[in-house]
Amino acid sequence: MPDIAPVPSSATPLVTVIITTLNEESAIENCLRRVVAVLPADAEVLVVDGGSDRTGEIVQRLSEEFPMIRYIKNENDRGKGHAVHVGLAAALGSLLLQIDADLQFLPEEMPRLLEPLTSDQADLVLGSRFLRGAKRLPGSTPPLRTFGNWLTSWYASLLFFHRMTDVLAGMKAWRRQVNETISLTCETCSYDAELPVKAVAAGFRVIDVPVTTDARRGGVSAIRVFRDGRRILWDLTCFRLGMK
Ligand SMILES: Nc1nc2c(ncn2[C@@H]2O[C@H](COP(=O)(O)OP(=O)(O)O)[C@@H](O)[C@H]2O)c(=O)[nH]1
Ligand SMILES: [Mg+2]
Repeated sequence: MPDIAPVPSSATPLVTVIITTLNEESAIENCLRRVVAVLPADAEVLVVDGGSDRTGEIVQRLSEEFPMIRYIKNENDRGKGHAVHVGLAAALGSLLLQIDADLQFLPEEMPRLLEPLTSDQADLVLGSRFLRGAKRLPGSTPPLRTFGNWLTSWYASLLFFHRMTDVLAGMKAWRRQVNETISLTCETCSYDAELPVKAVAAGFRVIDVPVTTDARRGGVSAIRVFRDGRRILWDLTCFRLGMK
């Protein structure tokens, strides 16, 4: 476990953590216990579930133990982006943090993303798997996915004149003002790139911090590299041209 201090609860604005899930019954309990352990007492955790396995049952049981956890069944789930939109509409926090449920990102590193926001160094912080200092555990970043991430981040950085090393980061944090200012339109996986590039375009301070990434231990990834890679590159072009 990385040796990182929890976020102090005094003087820290209310944080909302959004976790989108699509059949994550094997990871969700461990994920939530680790998320709750590093959060201040006044935080909230929203799980927006589009799957059909036992995730909902597990989250509802945990929400009795930890009242900060709220389960949202996303009945007509249209993708990860759609689930995040639903989470944002319900979120009360002035700081938002998104983390994948599959534990590829470590909940213990969430404070590392919140710190630049609370110290007013940034408005949006991407947890980068590729920045110097990032740790990629075995199996976490297969070559094709690494290339796809590199290409997408390079293209986004070029289009928006701002260096981002991991524009598809599955863990990121931002001020509420960011999502209230920009218009998020993508309901698919392109959402992950949409948020940071539109934040850059709107003049917000977007930075990367290095994080650890691990291999998926259970469940299956919803991402299809060629189909989704092409879609994300096209959507990035649309964002630049103001078409989306
Ligand atoms: N609600 C919802 N969650 C999703 C969907 N697709 C992915 N997720 C969740 O979003 C997170 C990241 O997805 P994942 O498949 O691990 O993407 P990858 O890490 O890029 O392979 C995980 O917690 C998934 O369960 C979706 O269509 N709907
Ligand atoms: Mg994953």
